[in-house]
Amino acid sequence: MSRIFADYVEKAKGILDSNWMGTSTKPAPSLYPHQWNWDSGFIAIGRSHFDTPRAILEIDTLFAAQWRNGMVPQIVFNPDALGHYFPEPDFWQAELSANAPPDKLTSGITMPPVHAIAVEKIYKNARRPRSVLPFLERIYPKLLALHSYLYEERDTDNEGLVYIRHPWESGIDNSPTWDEPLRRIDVDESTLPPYERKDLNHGVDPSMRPTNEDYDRYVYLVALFRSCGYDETEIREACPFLIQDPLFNSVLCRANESLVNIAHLIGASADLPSSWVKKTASAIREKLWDPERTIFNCYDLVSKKPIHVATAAGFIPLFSGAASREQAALIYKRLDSSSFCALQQGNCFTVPNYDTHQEDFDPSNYWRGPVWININWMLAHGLRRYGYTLKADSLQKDLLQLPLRFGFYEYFNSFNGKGYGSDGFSWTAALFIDLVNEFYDREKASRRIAAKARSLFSSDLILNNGEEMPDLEPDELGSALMRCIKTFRDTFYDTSRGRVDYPALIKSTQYREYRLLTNGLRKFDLRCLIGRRQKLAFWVNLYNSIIVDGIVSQGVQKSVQEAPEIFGRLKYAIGKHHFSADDIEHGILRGNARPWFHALKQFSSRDPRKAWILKPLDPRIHFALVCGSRSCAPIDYYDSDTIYKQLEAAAKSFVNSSEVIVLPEEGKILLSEIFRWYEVDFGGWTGVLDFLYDYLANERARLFIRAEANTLQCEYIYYDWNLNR
Ligand code: 2M8
Repeated sequence: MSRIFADYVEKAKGILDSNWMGTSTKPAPSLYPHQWNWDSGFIAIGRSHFDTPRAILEIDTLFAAQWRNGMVPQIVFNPDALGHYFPEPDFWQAELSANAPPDKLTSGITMPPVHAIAVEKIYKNARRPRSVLPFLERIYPKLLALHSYLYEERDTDNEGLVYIRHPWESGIDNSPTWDEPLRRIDVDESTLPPYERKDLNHGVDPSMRPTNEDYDRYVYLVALFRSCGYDETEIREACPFLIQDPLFNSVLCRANESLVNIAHLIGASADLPSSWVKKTASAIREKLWDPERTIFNCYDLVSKKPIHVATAAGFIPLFSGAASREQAALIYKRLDSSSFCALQQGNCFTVPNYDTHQEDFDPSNYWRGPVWININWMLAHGLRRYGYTLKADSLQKDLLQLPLRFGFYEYFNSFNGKGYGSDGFSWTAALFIDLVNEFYDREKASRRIAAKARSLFSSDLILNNGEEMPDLEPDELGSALMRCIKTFRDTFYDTSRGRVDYPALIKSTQYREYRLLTNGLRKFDLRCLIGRRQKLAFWVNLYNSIIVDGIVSQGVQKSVQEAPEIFGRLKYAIGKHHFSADDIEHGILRGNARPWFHALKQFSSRDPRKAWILKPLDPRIHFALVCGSRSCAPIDYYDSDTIYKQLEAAAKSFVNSSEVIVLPEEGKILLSEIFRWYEVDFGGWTGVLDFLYDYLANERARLFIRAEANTLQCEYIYYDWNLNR
């Protein structure tokens, strides 16, 4: 694990430990001082990577407060922390119900049932999974009782869809989806029990929290439940807020899958949870799908109508696998649009909780626009489940970057990433830990594949060894090859997004022509290249196209890391010598420097290829050489007449992209790893700062770099190795 991730994982663990209350974890240091239902599920997922006993205790503590009818309460109150939150036990009066546990203080509603998912993760991530089996045996009946409660009490028409009866049950409290049903509630202030909000006493900006009108309705509903003695039948008849929510039902459906797996692990029958999976998945697919708006809706059981409000909750059926392939494809289009921050949009973080094009979208108000880590964690898993790997990776990248750059906040501004709500927020920390671990697990797997691939190839692989030779004089070859690479750029490169259309390129006549011309390189005399500009353009273009050629010939699907031989072992024969991408980059263009991953210089002292070294080194080449990955600069064609101007533009655009982030208020800069790997090429650390100073467009950022050069902290941004396809 890289040092920066290791440090932040330690920080995240520290947050969980400081929010630990002895037998469970509070969501935030002061704003939420008790145990919350789904927060504990997410927290246990994070803890499962480093502290199995506490992860188990988290869940055990929550289920120790399970109601007799199976309901797991939204809040289990910490008797030692009362007085700072509203509503607390005195207001809920859960004791009015015979179902409430006599020895625990709880609220009288529930939340999305993520717990079975967490329990399965605890088992999977434990160092000795077998030692977790007794916990699985103990918790399984309780999980089953929770799901049975939901199906029996919240799905009386036996549709496979359960309803929520309070916005707090959704977990996305003031989502715009609830505006319409809540508006129906006519609050009579003279009969509403008196109450005092406490959530605004913790330094949180009131404009980022629910309104007083919202709170009146939240309180109205609690008072109603109280007056019904928490009897589900009575509530069902009187409650103006009964909603079948795709988020809640998808979490339930996904948790049923975990129940099936847990049942198998402990040798119990999985029939019941299996039947729930099928039933709920098909009900979501059929009843909640909106073919016109291509998103899943909530269904309002009181007005008997769907609610047409597009929030991220409408995408969560991807997480449970409830969406059909066709629905997933349509959802994907919607999700990856500017409404919800498209890939490469560059000015936003994925996925805001509400459609950014709506008039009442608010990037800083709680569940009405900001990015939430738990929602995106579910979406990233959902996208991966349906094969939308690129988008899933980009979500995960944002999810890692947000806490890293802005702190472990509760929610984040969807455009500038600023953190809001409570700092030191537990599920942000917990899911960060989970994401980092998943990321490294995937990387480990791909490294294993790479090592295997390496062992399969023990010597150079010459790419341009075809028999057919181009019908050209050797001195015409260079310019013909450059012209051909230019047609790649014009036809298959999207230079603004830095993307290559590999499938179209593979099938094209231009690619066949290119392969033919590269065969000609075997007879090419490098002395035909005249002057520095021509040499620079030749090598930069050749580097970029050998990578493209390598990606195509090795059938790389997702990342160049699948085929590390692309950089060192795949070569073009040019005249008498062989050149790999590494030879071009570190040998020729970097003046025979040491690659960042190697102890020795690229060319040994007697290597004849040293004759072609290009000096002096121009550090701007690092923004022109494209290693086939998303964190590289966008691919382009470099013309010998204009190459200096182009290198200037490439450096400027890279320094002003999301690969360089200057945060004067935090005394920090976040830089692409390129600046770490090639620091020496910029003239050391002060050279890097000078370089940034020269190219940054933002005046404040430049002044900060100049003024704080000696004290500013630098961190390096996670390098996205996903293919630039
Ligand atoms: C928020 O909800 C509570 C009520 O449950 C509140 O606003 O006081 C929501 O973000 C919810 O999803 C979360 O579980 C809870 C604690 O983090 O805070």
